[in-house]
Amino acid sequence: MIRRKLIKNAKKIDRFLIKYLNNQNQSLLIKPMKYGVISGGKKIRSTIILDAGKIFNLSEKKLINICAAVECIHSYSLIHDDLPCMDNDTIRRGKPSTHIKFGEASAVLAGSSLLTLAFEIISDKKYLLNSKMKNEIVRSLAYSSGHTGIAGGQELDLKFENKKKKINQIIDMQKKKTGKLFNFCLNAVGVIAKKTVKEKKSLSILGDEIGLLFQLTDDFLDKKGSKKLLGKPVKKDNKKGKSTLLNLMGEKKAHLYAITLKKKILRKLEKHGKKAKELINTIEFILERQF
Ligand code: GRG
Repeated sequence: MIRRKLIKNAKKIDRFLIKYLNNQNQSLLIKPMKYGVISGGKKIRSTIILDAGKIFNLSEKKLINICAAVECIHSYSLIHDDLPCMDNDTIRRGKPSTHIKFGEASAVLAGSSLLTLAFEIISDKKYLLNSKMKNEIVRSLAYSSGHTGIAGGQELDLKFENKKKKINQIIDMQKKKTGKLFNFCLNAVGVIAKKTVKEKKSLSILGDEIGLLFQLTDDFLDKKGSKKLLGKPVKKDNKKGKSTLLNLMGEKKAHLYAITLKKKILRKLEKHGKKAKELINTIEFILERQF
């Protein structure tokens, strides 16, 4: 069921991005950009946005640009993450990483172009949100992506290699590196649903927690998952001396931590009743996933 939903949503976002890019002036970077963002990846962040939209009865038309923008930022981070100066990985989503296929310079430029494309897609005048909402969403995405979010988290991730770090330092790093984009997904839905400042803050925190849960499973999959199913190399974290909750706590405690975190997330969704059914299913998948 969840697999079908993920495939359906991924196709929707891919179609949007293909159309959007085809309508732009063509450039040499379109090919590596499409390679990095289209036909690959679970597009789980988009699914979270669409699921959360159901809680507040939001139409997909209001959410699709946000989904596409998030996938641009996410794919950009993966393209840069694979570079030799970062995690130096040659396989991503079951195919050669973007820099292997197109060269390092083109991968850096295609990644950077996906970053700016995200903001273009949100601020597009054809996108039917009002300017105040777009402004708030742009600001939230910038905050989640830069040094206060993904980029800052990645810097910590690299600096923490082969160092002994405390649990709270690792949680802070992972909430930035992975959590902040999920934080943005939920926050943006709150903006479009015209929620209060307090409600948007709660949604953001929920996003941080979902992101942390996602990263915890990612760490488990690195240790025990299948390279074939994941489409990327496994068993890298130990080799690189990565600071993860799994490495620090050990399997048993980390698993317990993940289950407790999942329960906390689900408890928060209970108040929405049946409308949260899709999001709850996706959260269950996040912990059980094999890919
Ligand atoms: C994006 C502003 C910005 C900077 C780049 C390189 C970098 C800084 C950040 C890397 C962040 C990173 C790789 C975090 C890991 C997040 C994660 C668990 C990725 C895997 O996500 P999936 O499983 O991947 O959703 P698919 O392939 O399914 O899309």
